[in-house]
Amino acid sequence: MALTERIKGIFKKSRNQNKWPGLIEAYRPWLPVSAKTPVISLQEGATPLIPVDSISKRIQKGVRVYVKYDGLNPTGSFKDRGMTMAISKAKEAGCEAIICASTGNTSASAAAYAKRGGMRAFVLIPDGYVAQGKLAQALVYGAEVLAIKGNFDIALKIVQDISKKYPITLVNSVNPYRLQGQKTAAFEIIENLGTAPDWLCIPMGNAGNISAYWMGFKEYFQAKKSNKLPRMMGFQAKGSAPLVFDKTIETPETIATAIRIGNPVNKEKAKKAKKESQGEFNYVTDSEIIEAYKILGQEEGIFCEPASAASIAGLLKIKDKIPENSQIVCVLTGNGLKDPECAIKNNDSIFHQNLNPNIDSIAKTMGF
Ligand code: AN7
Repeated sequence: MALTERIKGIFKKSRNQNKWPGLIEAYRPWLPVSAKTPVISLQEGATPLIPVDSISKRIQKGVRVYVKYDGLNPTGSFKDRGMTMAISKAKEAGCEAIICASTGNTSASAAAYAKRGGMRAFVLIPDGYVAQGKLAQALVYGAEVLAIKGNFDIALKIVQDISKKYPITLVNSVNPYRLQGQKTAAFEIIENLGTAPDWLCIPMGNAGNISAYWMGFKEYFQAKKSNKLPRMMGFQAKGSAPLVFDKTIETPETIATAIRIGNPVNKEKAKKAKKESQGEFNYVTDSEIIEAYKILGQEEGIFCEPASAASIAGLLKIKDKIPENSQIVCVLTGNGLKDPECAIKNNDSIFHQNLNPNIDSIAKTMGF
């Protein structure tokens, strides 16, 4: 069924006409929910798939590149897809509090959905390494924020141990409902393109999202909603590339703090996705990430966070390997507004300051 037809159907079913009902309602038959599951939703999902000609032009060969702009989800990242599922299932199980470790986006999303579901939200973050926007969100949503003197990998170990010992639900991507929700992004891409892309380029941190996408692509392929499967192309920042180098990185470093992760908990799943899809893992440097981040901003009007730009940076890095006439989707996992500090430090704009507030001075500065 064409996307428009299907969405019209969903709109009709939705109580509120003309409103996307959120991904649990939209994809109910594909998700482990029942009539008893209380759906905690902020109408996440249905994010746009946008052609990015400035990237296609840099590749040529008839290649068409799109971005899946998942930074347009309710809390500004793809995490909302997983969190609507994880929090709804936690609520169904009678849980009253949730916990996660986070480089930022998970904490923002977990806090929003937990609060909407009437639960307490505890979030462990690496002190000083969470972008301002994400921290602001967790605080405004009323999370109980625990900043540790240690990195994400250490925080994750702690929350895993705590959730085993105490009555609190872990909502990191080891929670299987997270990946179930996140797989719906692959469904949306197939509905948009009419089939799967040839390549899916995606940043990897804890490697949950690449695993979720692969699950989604396989499910729609098996249901004959797509006539092909994409190659899964995963990218990491050079200083935080445990999957590329196939070893744990004790002190991961990168400007893309979202993916500053040295020991991905979903590494086996991600390796399987790579193998089954004949995909590849590659690294990109921080300067390549910033270059891609600026191209998207300046030439496309698309503002993503640095971790997300890794998918574009990676694609450009391996452009010689792209077969002619391919369709490629790069996942933009998070919104640029999440990390204003990075934006202010890394742009090519002309920013005149301290100007005298009169026409002559402004016009002169403008070059008239
Ligand atoms: C923008 O928020 O791990 O490979 O704690 O925020 O599924 O981990 C974030 C990860 C990519 C990597 N892009 O996804 C967290 C966290 C953005 C992200 C990733 C993250 P995974």
